[in-house]
Amino acid sequence: QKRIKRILSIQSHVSYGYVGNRAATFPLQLLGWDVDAVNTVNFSNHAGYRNFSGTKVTPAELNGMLDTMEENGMMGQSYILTGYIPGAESLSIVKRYIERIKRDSGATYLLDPVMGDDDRVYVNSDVIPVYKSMLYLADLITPNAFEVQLLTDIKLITKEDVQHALHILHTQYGVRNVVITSIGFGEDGCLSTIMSAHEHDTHTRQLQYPLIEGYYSGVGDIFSALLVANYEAATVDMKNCSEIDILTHATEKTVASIQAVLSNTRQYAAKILPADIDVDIDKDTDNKRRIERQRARELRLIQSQDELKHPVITHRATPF
Ligand code: PXL
Repeated sequence: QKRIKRILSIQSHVSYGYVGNRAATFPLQLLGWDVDAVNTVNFSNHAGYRNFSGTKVTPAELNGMLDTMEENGMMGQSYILTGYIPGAESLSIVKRYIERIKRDSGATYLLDPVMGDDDRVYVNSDVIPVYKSMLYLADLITPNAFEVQLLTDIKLITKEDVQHALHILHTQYGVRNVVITSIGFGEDGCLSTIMSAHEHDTHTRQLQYPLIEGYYSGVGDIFSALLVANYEAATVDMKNCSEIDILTHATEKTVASIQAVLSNTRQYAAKILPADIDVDIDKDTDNKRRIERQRARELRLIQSQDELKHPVITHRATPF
């Protein structure tokens, strides 16, 4: 089996900092991937700063770029990754191309339904039904707990709620693999990632790890990028294993890298703004200081290359 590590990544671009394609491209390239990056927006910085400039790519421009790539034979990627696509019309265009690419080349598609976090939606809410309508195309999805709620209309309070939501995603929407990237389950001071694979039955596991305090933008975007790379490697290295074992191993490596990037970022932020490390940025009223804090919390991706390439797994998954 020949490995083709080439991915079409449809996400945002920012000039300063690391979210969207700016968070996904570097880790993937570092792991040996060709990344064909289609940008959905062209902004100065991420929206968490509150003030940002630039433009969204219009649906017509997006359609034009994808159309030309198709015409030029540039759609032969083995994997597709989609993230921040803030409008329904653009998302519908992306959906149409992914339907065609999957039909023509059988690419594996990781859909990250980037819609919001912590009970706040940061895209136009008209994308929600479009995401629901394209879940059937996805081989793997990486929602956070809030995004699971937006997709299934189930609030995730108990373990049974999570099982119910996973059941809907697997059976009603036909998604084979689901990774809930972060949910406040487990012991005090811990977060969990939930992996769930549906073949004949559903197999679900939980990976628990200590919470690193503070809000950092772009974490979900490196998560989905690393998960693609680790998942592809695991499908090659673990040929005789079950899907849940493959997904679990890929997720354990991904979480290990993310924990290291966050730890490096937090240490850096603590060094340059020592008094501010545990301040809730959203409650900050002084705009200049707020922006300083946001800058200090940009992910230390370039400084974390070893941890991206060679994650040391310290937390193992258990049955859910
Ligand atoms: O990480 C999600 C994301 C992606 N792209 C842009 C964003 C955000 C979150 O704030 O602003 C432009």
